[in-house]
Amino acid sequence: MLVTGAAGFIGSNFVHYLAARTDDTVTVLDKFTYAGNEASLAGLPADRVRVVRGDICDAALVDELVAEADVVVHYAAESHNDNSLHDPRPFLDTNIVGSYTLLEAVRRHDTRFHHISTDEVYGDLELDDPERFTESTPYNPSSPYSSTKAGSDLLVRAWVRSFGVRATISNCSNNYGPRQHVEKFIPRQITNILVGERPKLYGEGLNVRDWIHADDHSSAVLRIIEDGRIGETYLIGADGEKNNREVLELILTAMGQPADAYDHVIDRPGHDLRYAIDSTKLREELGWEPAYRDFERGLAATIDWYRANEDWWRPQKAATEAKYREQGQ
Ligand code: NAD
Ligand code: TDX
Repeated sequence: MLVTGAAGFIGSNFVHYLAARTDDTVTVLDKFTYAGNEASLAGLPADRVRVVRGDICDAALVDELVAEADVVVHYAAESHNDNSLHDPRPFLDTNIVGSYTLLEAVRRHDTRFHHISTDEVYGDLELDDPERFTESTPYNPSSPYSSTKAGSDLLVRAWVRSFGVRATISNCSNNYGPRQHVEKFIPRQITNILVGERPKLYGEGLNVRDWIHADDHSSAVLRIIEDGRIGETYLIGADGEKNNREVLELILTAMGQPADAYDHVIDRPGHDLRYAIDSTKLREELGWEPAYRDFERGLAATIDWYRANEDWWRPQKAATEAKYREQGQ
């Protein structure tokens, strides 16, 4: 299996999940941008996991690695909305051109391809909308990040239809768990508390995200690779809707702080209001169920992980906060 972007948050959790449950041999292809971390791949079996440092836009390297693989799972991306609002160009390069480069290689070698995407391609929902996103919701992305992810999804669909590429797509909701970069909401607030900074909530914090543990994302991706129908899209979600203020108050309380010990900061421009996933298709067709059903327990385990792994996040923390400070966030 060739796994792109596996030095990042979700890809590294996927490779750890896979290594613990299968005999598969994995090649990781990762550029080790600011978001890639060698420490996230520590402890994997050296005889079954090889790490290649390289860019998914490098067509010669991608061709060589795809030629050796039975399956390609494509996680690599520029993934942070706030960064995309300040410097969109790397999002176009990696998310669009990088995905195109992989698609051309799997087309040449007739290799099974699974594309990892996000619920953000569907835009956002009103807080009181009874509907949730399904596989037939029209695309309506809001940010440079989500529009480049939407673009990459559409490339996959076109390569399936025009060239017969054997691909599936999954669009997952917000992940949490170990090894997530401190720029993202949950790790930013946990590590702020650990370093004695006050957590930062954008606007009023009424925006809703649909949280899923990274291991549940991994189990769903594995099911789709095993039995998903070629050309199909599957939405992945675990019925975990919560607004940002509720999540922040849970973090503060779990860490022994007053629930209101945070600052409101400038809101994100174009901030999506609510994401919510209907994962009926995945559950009924492939029999998938999430294992983490209690958000507070999963969150407590995630807090414990950041407490125990300061060496992992500490080197990124000061620079990340300096960047946020410049933006008034
Ligand atoms: P991340 O930013 O933690 O990791 C991205 C990884 O990709 C990093 O290791 C980085 O070095 C690598 N990378 C970036 N550009 C590259 C390039 N040009 N060539 C090779 N490697 C490159 O991201 P994440 O949160 O783990 O997200 C992984 C995937 O899951 C993305 O495709 C994202 O869109 C998708 N996704 C994320 C979430 C979420 O909640 N984080 C939810 C749904 C879908
Ligand atoms: O300090 C913060 N304060 C705050 O209130 C940060 C960093 C975020 N927020 C809010 C913004 C969002 O409403 O928290 C929510 C979550 O923010 P992020 O962690 O930046 O995630 P989001 O923008 O929802 O996107 C994430 O989920 C979908 C991932 O980063 C994407 O890669 C994925 O596609």
